[in-house]
Amino acid sequence: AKMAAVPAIPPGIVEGNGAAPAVARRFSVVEAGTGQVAFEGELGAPAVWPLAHASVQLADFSALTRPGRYRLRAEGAGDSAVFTIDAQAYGPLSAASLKAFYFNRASTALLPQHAGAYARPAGHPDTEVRVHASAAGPTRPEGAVISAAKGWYDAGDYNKYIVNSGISTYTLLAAYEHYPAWFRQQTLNIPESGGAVPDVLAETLWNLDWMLQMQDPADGGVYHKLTDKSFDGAVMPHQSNAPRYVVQKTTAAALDFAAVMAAASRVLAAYEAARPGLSARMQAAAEAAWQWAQAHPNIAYRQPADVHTGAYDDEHLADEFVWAAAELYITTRDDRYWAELRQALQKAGDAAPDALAGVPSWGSVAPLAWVSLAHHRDRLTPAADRALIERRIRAQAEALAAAWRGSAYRVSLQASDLVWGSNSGALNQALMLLQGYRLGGERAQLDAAQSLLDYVLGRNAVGISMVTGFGTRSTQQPHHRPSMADGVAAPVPGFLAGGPNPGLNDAAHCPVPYPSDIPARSYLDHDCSYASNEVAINWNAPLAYVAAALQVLTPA
Ligand code: 9MR
Repeated sequence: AKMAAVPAIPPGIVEGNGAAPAVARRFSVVEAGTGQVAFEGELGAPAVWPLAHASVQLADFSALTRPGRYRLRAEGAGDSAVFTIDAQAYGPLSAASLKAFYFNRASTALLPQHAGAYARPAGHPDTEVRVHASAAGPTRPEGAVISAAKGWYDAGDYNKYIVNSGISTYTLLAAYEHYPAWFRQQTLNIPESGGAVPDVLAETLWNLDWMLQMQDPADGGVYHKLTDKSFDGAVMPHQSNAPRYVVQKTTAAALDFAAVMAAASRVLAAYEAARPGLSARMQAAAEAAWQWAQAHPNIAYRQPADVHTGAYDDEHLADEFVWAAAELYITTRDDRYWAELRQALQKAGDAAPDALAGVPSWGSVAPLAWVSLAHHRDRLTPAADRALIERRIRAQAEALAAAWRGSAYRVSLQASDLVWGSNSGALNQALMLLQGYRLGGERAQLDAAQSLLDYVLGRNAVGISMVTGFGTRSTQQPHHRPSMADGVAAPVPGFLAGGPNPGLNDAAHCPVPYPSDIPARSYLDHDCSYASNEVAINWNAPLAYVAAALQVLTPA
């Protein structure tokens, strides 16, 4: 069944209500204004969607392509909320999902002409950051002061973490690499708009400029994070004045940094005039970080006793080697890095010929290597195994499309995917489906990707769009300090909430209970809920990728 011809928020699924529901047989789509029937169809047979413990029927109205505002009407289920069919439906979402990064900028005031009601004074200059004991070295002892301004706040908190910046920044760079024409015409109304660099890259540069300062020039090592010692309360950025620290150099930070700088170096080479020397500087930074990781291949993050903010700790580092080697290989065309990639795959236990590319997350970045290699497959040196690259991407996309097809709800998500940040898992699955579609043109893979975007936009078990500012019913109380403290009723727009998480990790901190512990319903729209309702840059980045990709790739 295809619901993909509808680039909107189609509540294309009608839920049954338990034990012995009267089976509805038909549905219609009616015009929102006039109530006139625009489309009629047969509902699919009821089937169980285990993630929601619910029986559902599919309503497929892919054949309805006439632009307009509609409701879906099904026997026994009443009318849905209004949704839109429009060939440009994802344009505003693409822009807002990127503007969210601007709203999360550190070290700058947001001016009314860019931020409207969300204007705010500058916070966290980060020009005087202390070296924490865990990061002390001969040239920068404990307490030494460095400057590491700019960057994006990670999430609802005000700290800046290299590991999570890695995947987030890369995902925006990849979006630009894959769909440059879309982004060249897009304007985000940020301070750099109208300049020489497309807005998506100008926004990404805000974080790249910070990341560059997180490298110790003395040895190429990269600090894991720049942070307060403890999380702030719900205050605005300028009210948060706790001392800031750079903490421990780690192998993951060095390799994620190397991967991002290698990718950024090749993307920004085309904008040499705007930032002379930057592309070369980024490549050198990437190579220095790679060298540091060669010399320190196994330094996992260990949270110091006096630091209590996010850890992004990960014991498995082979996937970070795979990713960094791949990006350095693509950018430098040096076959040595292809050999390093092969070696890292062996180490990761990921060298089987039929292995899948995987689905990326902050702690599992090898899939990003396949994304980049597949995109650049025509420009690699003869050393590369092009068949392997294509096979991995295709096999991953086929597996996800099969899960989509086999799901009563037409989403590829499995129970094991419903963890902290599950909405980002959904969109990273979509991102991998889209890589398959770009390689092989299989329509089912595009449809399955769109289904996942539909899912976060409201075709889900709680009937809420989990992107702030989008949808009839959307997330109102994200765990996001500016949204909590700015005195504006509506949350800052364009942010993706973490999503259902039956782990309920924050339940003890919340004054109200989760509405349900059924996996796909374990979502609490309250600002206490950092485990289901926080925002984060690594969750918005695949939203930005997928919204742009579907706008570009979905046939009108
Ligand atoms: O996204 C992270 C998730 O995968 C982890 O399970 C969780 C607990 O360690 O941390 C999440 O990351 C948070 C980070 O540590 C601090 N800033 C907010 C992030 C999103 O909740």
